[in-house]
Amino acid sequence: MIRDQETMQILLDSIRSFVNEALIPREEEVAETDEIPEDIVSQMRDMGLFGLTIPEEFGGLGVTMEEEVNIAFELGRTSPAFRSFIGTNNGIGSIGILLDGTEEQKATYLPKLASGEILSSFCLTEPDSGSDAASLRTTAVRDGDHYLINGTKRYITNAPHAGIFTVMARTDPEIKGAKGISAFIVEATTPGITIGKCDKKMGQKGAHTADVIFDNVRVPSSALIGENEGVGFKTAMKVLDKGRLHIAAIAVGAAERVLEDSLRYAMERKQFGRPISDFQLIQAMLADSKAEIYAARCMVLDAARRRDDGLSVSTEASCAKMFATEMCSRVADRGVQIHGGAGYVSDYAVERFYRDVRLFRLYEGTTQIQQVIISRNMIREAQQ
Ligand code: COS
Repeated sequence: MIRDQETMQILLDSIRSFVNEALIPREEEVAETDEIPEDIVSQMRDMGLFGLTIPEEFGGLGVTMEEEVNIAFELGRTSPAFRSFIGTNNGIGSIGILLDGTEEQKATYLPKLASGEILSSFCLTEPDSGSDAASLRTTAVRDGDHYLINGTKRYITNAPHAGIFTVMARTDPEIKGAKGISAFIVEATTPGITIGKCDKKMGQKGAHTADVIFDNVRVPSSALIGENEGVGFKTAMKVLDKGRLHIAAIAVGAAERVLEDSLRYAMERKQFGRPISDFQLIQAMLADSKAEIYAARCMVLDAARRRDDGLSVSTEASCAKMFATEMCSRVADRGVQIHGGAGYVSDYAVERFYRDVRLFRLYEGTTQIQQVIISRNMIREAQQ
């Protein structure tokens, strides 16, 4: 639901200008230095981009899901590393606190996340627990009015920059599956936390992931999200339902950017005495990409509106994530094809996007996990 179309349009216009004028010209620099420049981070803070989704009472903009995906369509048009830097505060790093945290936890952490004073990271994945998230082994053992956390989390986005981690850990080792898991807010300065070396990724330079190792990390019982044991897995799943819609929207934006670049190239590049956009085989690739982007955009908007209406969107978020991210890879592949040899060298952004967007089909649940969720929900509904 868009609350005020006019205000929203002003925000979208300012984000579009920021992307076009401040971010796109710095993409190469980010790819080369593997860092988001500090002046860009500070502009993002000034624009309120760290707190887009955090309610106004905690200092954020409190955007609805429909507003959020519209913003993500714009932010998706540049290197995903920029979005990644603000992404955890707006998504997987804050939503657990927002949805299931106590009033005190919200009041303590959300204002700092909204302002960008601190970053947050979501610690679910482990070396031996990826798609099978409920098999995680990190433990949080009660010790008086504290918990002792031990375990290793893997591929944690923004870990080297995080001020807090939301950590899924097993509080009841007797229960092997989801019900033994609880969620905690762990401050990064707590003794016993080590951040591993940054992962050397295929793409998305400037977005940092690393291991987070917890060695007898002692946190007060007030760090337990919602002060409620055994519901941490459900918190994580709810967080991902929302996160997946956001990633789907980012994938739409990235595909639009690749198509814009490909169309421009096709109209400029001449072969056989004519721009290659005159050739029907090139036109077919442009048209297929256009139609698929349009379909994904419609799916994302529909799922976002349903969520704003208070409906469960587990199925729709997975459908949108699966379709939009697979679509984005196809569009990027066609983009390289349209650019020909030029698409394989780094003079053109399409080469970088081709690698960057590959991650969309993996994180926040692989395409195959989305298929599992969609089909399971279908079977469950049919059985009822
Ligand atoms: N919202 C709320 N609750 C949910 C939920 C959702 N979207 N999905 C599952 N749950 C609940 C279930 O209802 C169940 O609770 P009850 O036993 O009380 O009914 C509990 O959580 C366990 O669910 P389920 O039995 O479906 O768990 P599984 O172990 O079978 O795993 C999948 C489910 C595969 C969907 C899950 O492990 C998953 O999403 N894996 C991918 C993880 C991922 O995306 N990782 C990316 C890294 S994070 S960036």
